[in-house]
Amino acid sequence: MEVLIFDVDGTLADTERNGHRIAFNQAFKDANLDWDWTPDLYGELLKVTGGKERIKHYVNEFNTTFEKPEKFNDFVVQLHAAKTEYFTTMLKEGKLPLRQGVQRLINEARAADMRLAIATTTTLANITALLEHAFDEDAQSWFELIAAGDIVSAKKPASDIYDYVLEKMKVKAKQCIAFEDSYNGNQSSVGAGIPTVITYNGYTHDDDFTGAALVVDQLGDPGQPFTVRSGESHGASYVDLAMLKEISAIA
Ligand code: XBP
Ligand code: MG
Repeated sequence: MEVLIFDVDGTLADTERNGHRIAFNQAFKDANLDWDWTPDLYGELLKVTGGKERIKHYVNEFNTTFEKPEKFNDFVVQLHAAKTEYFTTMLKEGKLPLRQGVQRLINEARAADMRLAIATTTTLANITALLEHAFDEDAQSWFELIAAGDIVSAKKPASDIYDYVLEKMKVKAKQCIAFEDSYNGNQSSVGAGIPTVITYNGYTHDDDFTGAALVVDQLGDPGQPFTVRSGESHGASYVDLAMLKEISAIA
């Protein structure tokens, strides 16, 4: 086991319901659109990854009477840029904390000289803001590679973003562990052949995680044990390097 690869949204922080969703709605309001992405509707829209792709999906499938402007793609890009401003501001204001156990596991991995990477669908500016404000000013330098957003043409559930990380870091899938939270993320990392640990959340607890090595509700911490949904936890009560090595050994 050489590399730990982290998804961002839903995995490092619970960003969707009270983060991205709110930022989308603020951007819609600014653009004088009467669109309201409720928590339930947003759960449906999450089936499509990528903010720009999600807006288009909404218009095409859920708001079919909306008259698209002539340059619809430019319109979506602008709307999404405004959304990114709102989202990064929320991060700067400390409104989206890291999930349980994330800081501890990353500290442990850094102390053990593990290689770290990020593989995500989200926009690079969002990750930069999350790392700086939820982790540490220097946190970007902890990650050897940050693979994000439009860097690959096919977003998750396609395996492209993980294939890209493997190629750039010159590692084999089985030398890595991926951390994901959703069906689309699991499809992507498992599709690339990477042993995957799922920490599900409010939107994803009923997702299909076929192929994942371990499915838990959180990474957990000492005194704050995880709940196992499926997979082998090797006698551990929270995810640490010793346990990940056991997972890696049988992958
Ligand atoms: C995350 C996404 C992203 C975020 C919004 O999926 O699909 O689109 O929801 O961020 P994953 P952007 O966690 O599987 O990578 O608006 O920047 O796309
Ligand atoms: Mg995710």
